[in-house]
Amino acid sequence: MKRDIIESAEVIVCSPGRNFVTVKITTKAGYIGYGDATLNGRELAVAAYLEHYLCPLLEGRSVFQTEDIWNYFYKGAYWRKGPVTMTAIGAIDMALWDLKGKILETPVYNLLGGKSRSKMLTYTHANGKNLEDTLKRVEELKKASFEAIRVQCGIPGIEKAYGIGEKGIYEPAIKGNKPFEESWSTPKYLNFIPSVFEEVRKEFGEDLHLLHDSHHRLTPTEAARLAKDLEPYHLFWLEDVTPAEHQESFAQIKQKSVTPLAVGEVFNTIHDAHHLISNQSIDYIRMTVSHGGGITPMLKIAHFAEPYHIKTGCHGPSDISPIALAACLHVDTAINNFGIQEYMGYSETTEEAFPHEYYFENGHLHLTEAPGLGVDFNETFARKFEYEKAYLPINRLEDGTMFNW
Ligand code: CS2
Ligand code: MG
Repeated sequence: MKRDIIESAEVIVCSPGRNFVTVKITTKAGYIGYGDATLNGRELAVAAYLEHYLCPLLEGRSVFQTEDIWNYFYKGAYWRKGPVTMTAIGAIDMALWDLKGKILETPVYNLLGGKSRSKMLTYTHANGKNLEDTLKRVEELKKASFEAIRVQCGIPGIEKAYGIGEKGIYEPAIKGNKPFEESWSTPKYLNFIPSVFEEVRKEFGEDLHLLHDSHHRLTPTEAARLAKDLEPYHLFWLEDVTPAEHQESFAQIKQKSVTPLAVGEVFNTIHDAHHLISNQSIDYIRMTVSHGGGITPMLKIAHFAEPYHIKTGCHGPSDISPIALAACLHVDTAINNFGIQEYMGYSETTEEAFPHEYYFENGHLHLTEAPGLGVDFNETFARKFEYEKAYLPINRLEDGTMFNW
């Protein structure tokens, strides 16, 4: 029996710790590969795309044909791009690479160029309600060996600002039938944030890598002001300063400041980023394997960015499953222009649902020699937790105007 021929592809939607959509591909010889199809707050749209359109076309195909299968789904749909389509294609692509590794008895990174490094620099989040809280959290994370920390802080005068969670793990999607409403004031934010970084540097010195996420809220001019104001604190990067629909905006910001810029967590294809990359208007491309259409295109994007001095910084929130995080780590391991990997961590329930080989130690994520992606799926356990609808928040200005979240 040929080891690589697909027998079935299935979609599992459940909520072990939070909502996740998992693709399971089984070959006729009994090998099983997993992919992550989670798109936070829009999970069922991706599940339906997979169930109705992609999974039924896989039977009889060889798992080794990742390039042809990817193009069959991307070009073959006629309707290209978009987060739902690309997350669905990405999950299948991930599962196929997992299967290739398992059949060939080698970690996926060996099929992508081999080991370029032995460990990945990792950042996580310090989200304090106020300055004191933020400093405390940075201290804790430093003690937990993190060398790179994303610093967010509640803003005086803004009741519920972006990125501030209760006790460590920040979960943006909130269960219920209506999105939670946050509020925003750009002047209050711009006046306050530089003082946070001033305090963090005062307290912890120059050694820590510091990052910050503006979550798509500034105009290019406001972004340039923030980037300049933060220059004395030598950020590792300033993320998503302005909504990325206009790739040209980043060139304006870049001309005015030397604070490194990162963008891309909401991008789905190279077409979202090709000007940003070829014009060198960013420093880090933040696309992630699941929402960027899988390992196949992520590898091409990383290789395209390399000669332009642009490094990767894959999105790694708790709303992509450990399968997608592992897929990022395999790409991170193999490419030359790796920058940093985001890692928010997971709840105990999520950890139990997805037993994995990767591990965090001394500020870095590590992979082992395990074949495939090195993540299992404890399906019986995971299925005990039923999907519950959850929305990402929406955001309004203080006068009620709908704004970017
Ligand atoms: C964030 C995410 O990790 C990040 O940088 O921007 O928390 C993002 O808001 C969520 O992944 C949305 O689902
Ligand atoms: Mg972000």
